Amino acid sequence: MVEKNLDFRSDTVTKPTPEMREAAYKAVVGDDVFRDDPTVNELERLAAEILGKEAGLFVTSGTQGNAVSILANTNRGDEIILERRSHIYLNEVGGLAVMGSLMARTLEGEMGWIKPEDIRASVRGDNIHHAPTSLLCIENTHNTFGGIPLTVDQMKADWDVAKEHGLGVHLDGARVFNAAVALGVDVKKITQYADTVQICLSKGLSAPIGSMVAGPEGLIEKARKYRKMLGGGMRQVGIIAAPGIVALTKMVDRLADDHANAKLLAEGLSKIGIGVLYPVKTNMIYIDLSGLGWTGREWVDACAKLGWKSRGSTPIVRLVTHYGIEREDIEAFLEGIADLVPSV
Ligand code: TLP
Repeated sequence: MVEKNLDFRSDTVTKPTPEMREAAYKAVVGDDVFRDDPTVNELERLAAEILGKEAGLFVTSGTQGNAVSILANTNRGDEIILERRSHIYLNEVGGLAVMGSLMARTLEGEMGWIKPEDIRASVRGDNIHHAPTSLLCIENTHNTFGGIPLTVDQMKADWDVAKEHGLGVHLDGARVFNAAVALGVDVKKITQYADTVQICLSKGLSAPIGSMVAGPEGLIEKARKYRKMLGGGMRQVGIIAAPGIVALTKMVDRLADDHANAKLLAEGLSKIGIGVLYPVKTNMIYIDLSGLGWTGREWVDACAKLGWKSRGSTPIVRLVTHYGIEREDIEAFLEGIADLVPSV
């Protein structure tokens, strides 16, 4: 029996499954700073294998995973290339500047994809005046462009141009399993075009906490040291790693249900005059309330009347589907909201 979680705000709100709770309870643990926690060691091995990399690292959050990856891939004073609306640039508290003394070169993507020619034109060469460009960051799925998955070809095109110029590539793959499921490919097909990758266990995969970083041994060892520096060296942490193993082995395929529910929601909302901004390919939909003349607050209140939580920005609101929301919940929501919207 799935515990209901009628909450559109994010897939970060997902709660652990009964199997995760049991795995946490039974986890064999040790001191992970000494590398003595067998459950963490297994999770790191498993993540590396699934993502097609040499080594894995368990980190506290997506933000920490991106931070340690970026630090491992760069030197102080480098410039790094990011999409203008990427999570790393917009929503990670300026960590790249504070912790890495890095310059951000932001480029406008096409639905989240930075075009290879724009990367080529932005790489700074060997000029005494310039901060050297050392890293390209890619986000897949791209959060602020409707959760759109970048295709394997798009990933390859960016990787090729990065490698032409000797850049490292870091993938913020907070939701890369959503991308793999939506594209119908093994996740390795996507992650092969990144040196380091960060994936979140605690979003659609429903683990209570944590992210994984994976990449070559050398970079992961550097990232491990940066994790310690940032206070992320944890002790008997198998307790929280065990649900991560369940997340990676049991929770990936069901993301297809979240995608189907998002599509159903988008179609239903369009029918009652609520504009949907991007093609819905994964578990996110962005709606525009201006057609209804509603503010975000009015939307939140209407959702609350139906027993749902939602964000309330005006006029664009992001809705996210996830574990804890079933098809019948979306159907009931659509029926209820149809009665509450002003007729247009
Ligand atoms: N995104 C959260 C909020 O921070 C906005 C959300 O609700 O979507 N990369 C991407 C692409 C993300 O969307 C997020 C979280 C992160 C990294 C950071 O992960 P956490 O929250 O674990 O630090």
